[in-house]
Amino acid sequence: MNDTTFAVLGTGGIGRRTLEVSQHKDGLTPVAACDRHGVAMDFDGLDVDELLEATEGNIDSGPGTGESDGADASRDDLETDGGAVASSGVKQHGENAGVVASAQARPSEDPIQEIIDRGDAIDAVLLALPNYEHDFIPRVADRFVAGGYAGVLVDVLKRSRVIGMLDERTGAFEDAGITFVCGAGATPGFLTGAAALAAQSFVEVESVDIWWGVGLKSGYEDNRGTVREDIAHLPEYDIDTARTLSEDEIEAVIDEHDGVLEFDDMEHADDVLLERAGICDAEDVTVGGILDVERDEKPTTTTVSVTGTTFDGETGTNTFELDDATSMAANVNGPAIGYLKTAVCRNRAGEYGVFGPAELMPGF
Ligand code: IKT
Repeated sequence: MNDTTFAVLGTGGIGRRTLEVSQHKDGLTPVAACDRHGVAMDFDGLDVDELLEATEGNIDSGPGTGESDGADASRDDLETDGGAVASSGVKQHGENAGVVASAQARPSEDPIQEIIDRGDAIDAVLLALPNYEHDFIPRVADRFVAGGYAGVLVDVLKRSRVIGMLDERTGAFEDAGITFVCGAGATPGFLTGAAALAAQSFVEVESVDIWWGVGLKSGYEDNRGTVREDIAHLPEYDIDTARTLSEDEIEAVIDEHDGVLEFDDMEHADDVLLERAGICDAEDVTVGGILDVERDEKPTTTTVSVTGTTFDGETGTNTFELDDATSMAANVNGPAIGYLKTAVCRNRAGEYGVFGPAELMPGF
């Protein structure tokens, strides 16, 4: 594959780790990164080491409503995955400079638009944004369509209900020349793809069970946004209540659970993405897991179990396990980049529209 230029929207944990992992891959040139404070852009390639050093420990961690006051996904909506963002533009407790701490970045009133405006020189854009509002990623995609972008968009969204909103935009993406890969992190993403492979032994799939384990002691600061998103899956919370929790309240929730949060039957898009790929019904897919913020070791082994019936009448369960030594950062960002690479090939071949992780084999 020829050299691929890419941008990341969001410089929280996922955005920064994507930049870092991309340094270990061939043919990828990061040319832009933004958060709600500003944008770093260099078409000769960003100095990733400088950007990471400047922004490490300098992510948005301030609480906020994350609510948009406008119809468009704009600067005020642009969240890092380090925390939710207030719509007022007024600085919140714990707020800091974000990407503009980097010497390569400058403040911007509309960082997303700046990236869209240079979209002709950007092959792919990774949307490393938490999706506190369900239509946030779709609205960001709308802005790329409206701005005439013709390239790859990849997101790492989680919730099932968002996939339909993206599917509704298939025609617009096709007309624009956009190849959109949705749910391209670990789950949905990597593990959805693994389930699709494990299902190949069967003519009928009875169930797909995804069970993940994440140890996040040293990675906690970097992944505050992910933890907040996870808390929204606890029975006593939802997206709206989790979004408004202050950092102290989040810590209190974690303390109440002695640092170990268990999630059952999460609304994760693996279900609709597997149904969309023809593997099984969405209702036959379960996703759950354990998050331990007191330790770096995984509290449980991440496993995908696919149970089904073979053509010759046997019932069996194929399992796929991740090694306990591989981190969430490796298992989210490696696949996200892998799907991005594959999507660029598809886009160059003229294949546009919406693709799920069970429909593509990620590149390496
Ligand atoms: C995600 O970011 O894809 C979802 C998170 C779980 C990641 C699982 C990684 C498993 C592993 O590394 O073994 C979580 C639901 N936020």
